[in-house]
Amino acid sequence: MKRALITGITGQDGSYLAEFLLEKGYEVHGLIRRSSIDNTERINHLLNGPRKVTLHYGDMTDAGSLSRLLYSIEPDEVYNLAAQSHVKISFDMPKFTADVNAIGTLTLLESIREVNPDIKFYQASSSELFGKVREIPQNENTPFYPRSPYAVSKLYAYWITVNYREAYNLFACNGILFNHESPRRGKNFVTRKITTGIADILAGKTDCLYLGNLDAKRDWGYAGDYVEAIWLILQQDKPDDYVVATGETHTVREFCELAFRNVGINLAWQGEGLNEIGVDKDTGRVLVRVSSEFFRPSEVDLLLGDPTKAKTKLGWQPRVSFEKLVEMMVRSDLQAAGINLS
Ligand code: NDP
Ligand code: GDR
Repeated sequence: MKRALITGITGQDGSYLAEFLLEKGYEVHGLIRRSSIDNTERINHLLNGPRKVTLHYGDMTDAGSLSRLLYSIEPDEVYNLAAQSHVKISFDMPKFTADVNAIGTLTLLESIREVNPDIKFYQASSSELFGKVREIPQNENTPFYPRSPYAVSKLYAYWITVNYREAYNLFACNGILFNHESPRRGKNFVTRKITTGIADILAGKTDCLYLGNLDAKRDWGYAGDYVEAIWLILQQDKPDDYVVATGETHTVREFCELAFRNVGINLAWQGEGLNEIGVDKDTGRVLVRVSSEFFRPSEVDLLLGDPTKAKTKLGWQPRVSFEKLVEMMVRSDLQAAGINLS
């Protein structure tokens, strides 16, 4: 039985990856931070029963906790998903973001090198590395141009992973994943903010949704599909780096329109810039407003991935379409709010 250690197991991807690895017959261990409130909501269903994950306290900023876990668990594979993963918040907490995402990754790689250099290592790299568009679509050879403290921290993590592969012959790989979403997405990322916002509007808890840049374009896939690519990356004969994406891009505005259409509302856009509003075509009710609060000091305008290498070398491909993803997220949030549309 293979043993895996997942950092960031309480996050969106960690929860899907833990499920996936348990299905594959792995013994799954996860690093969890101490928190004053319950932080296991996404993995509670994996904590009991015959196939369960084992949790261990630690932190990416606590070197001793990382090496102790490697000694005691003796994992075959380490998936480093832990991060301060919110781009906008990274402008408010740049040093913490770097401590966790950049130095945390270095610390973990150093521990692997010391404890057992045969451990396979996956680094959760990001399409945010591409930042300011140099090339469309973006592939493994597209130059990086990070546009936030988050992206810069992930740039360090990307290169230190490559460096430890080249310098110490570690089986260390980067998955450069484009945005991927799900009903388990954090509620302050734009897709889930929209789908929970719609549920709140329909439940009468709020009048309208406040958003930032509606014109940003993202290549959005389904997190459940992407964890398969993460696993496949560590099952290859040689360590390498892969772009994981759908090859399709949409604006935030399009995501919003489609999400409202799923609850029978057709949006019409009026006005410009900060005065733009999204109104219900039938009733004229204002459902979306733009707020300067949600803009970033520097933005990533357009992401579109080219997943050819992942498709040909890993044999991976996304299964859930953009339309299905939006529908799945809207439906899940309506259900959680007890709203039945039919
Ligand atoms: P989430 O924000 O949902 O999860 C992040 C995880 O990291 C949580 O488990 C969190 O713990 C943990 N974490 C944060 N700080 C620390 C720390 N100091 N020590 C230990 N654990 C910590 O992110 P996702 O699941 O969406 O993403 C997973 C990884 O993939 C991240 O590294 C992200 O940057 C990267 N990525 C994500 C993409 C996406 O579209 N989702 C795309 C490309 C890359 P807690 O629950 O306690 O907060
Ligand atoms: P992103 O995701 O920054 O791409 O990072 P997010 O959903 O936060 O933003 C996507 C785009 O939507 C615009 N936007 C808003 N964003 C948020 N959060 N809230 C809003 O109200 C809003 N209005 C418009 C943003 O400006 C942006 O252009 C995610 C994270 O998961 C990272 O960890 C990961 O590395 C990348 O995806 C790939």
